[in-house]
Amino acid sequence: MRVIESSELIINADGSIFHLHLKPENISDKIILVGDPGRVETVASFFDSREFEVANREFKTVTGTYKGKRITALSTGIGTDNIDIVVNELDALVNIDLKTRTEKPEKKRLTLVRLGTSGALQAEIPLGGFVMTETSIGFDGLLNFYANRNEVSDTEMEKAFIEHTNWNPLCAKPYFCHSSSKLIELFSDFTIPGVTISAPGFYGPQGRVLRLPLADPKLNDKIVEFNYNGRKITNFEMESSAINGLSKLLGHDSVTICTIIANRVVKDANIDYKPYIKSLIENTLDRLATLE
Ligand code: R1P
Repeated sequence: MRVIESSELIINADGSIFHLHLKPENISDKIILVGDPGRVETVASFFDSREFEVANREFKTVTGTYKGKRITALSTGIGTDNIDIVVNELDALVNIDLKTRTEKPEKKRLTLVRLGTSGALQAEIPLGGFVMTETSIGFDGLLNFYANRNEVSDTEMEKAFIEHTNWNPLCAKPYFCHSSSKLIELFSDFTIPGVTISAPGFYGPQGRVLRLPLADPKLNDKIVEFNYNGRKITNFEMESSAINGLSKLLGHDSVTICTIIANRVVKDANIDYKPYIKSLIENTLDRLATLE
């Protein structure tokens, strides 16, 4: 049995895991991930009761109950680099014995639901709409560092996209990971189905020009036009690809649902999006509470 060294799996003096400051008993197997630490409080404001909370850097966690079901709300901060930390540490909390530093023989399956904000890439998607990522496209390259990446990426869709966009070889090869079909079904009644790009930046990587010109000024037009068996790319955000990719590799269920706060095609934005986020949170908690 492989013992994972202290430099590879760092445990704090109080027994909690390095970045998240969590111990195994602090989390539910149903976890809502949000980008903004402030949004953890918004999720927790719907809880019937709270049993635990902790914060370190951008990672804030509250565990409590909603309609009697134990749920954890956790903030990731921005970007897939943080998702690498969050998903690996959450998995370690349930699937590695932190005392013996060995993998547990019986694996636990977590439910990870990211609730975020996003920019739409099709004109008909309304501001305030809830787009559910059925497939995420990672422009960030994170999954390319892991073995078996091709087993969890839809390589046919990947090939079609690379050809369609004449993909810039200086950028990381994009990966295409589907969300959990069980979770897609659970949230389908109040969401718009989507194909979501996770970009490794907010400006250039999403085609925004302030002062710096883009390597490929036509990339966003090609993204908007891409049509794969009738499916179009719906939105940009910055985390869903790594959540889906790492969840698939580690054996967890994941999905991302985002409130649309800007439409990049019609060039419109709604900065007063908080009521929509609240409604997204409540709808999600209601469906999550029906899961065993
Ligand atoms: C960028 O402003 C941030 O907002 C979106 C992006 O994914 C990125 O994290 O999501 P959150 O509102 O969840 O942070």
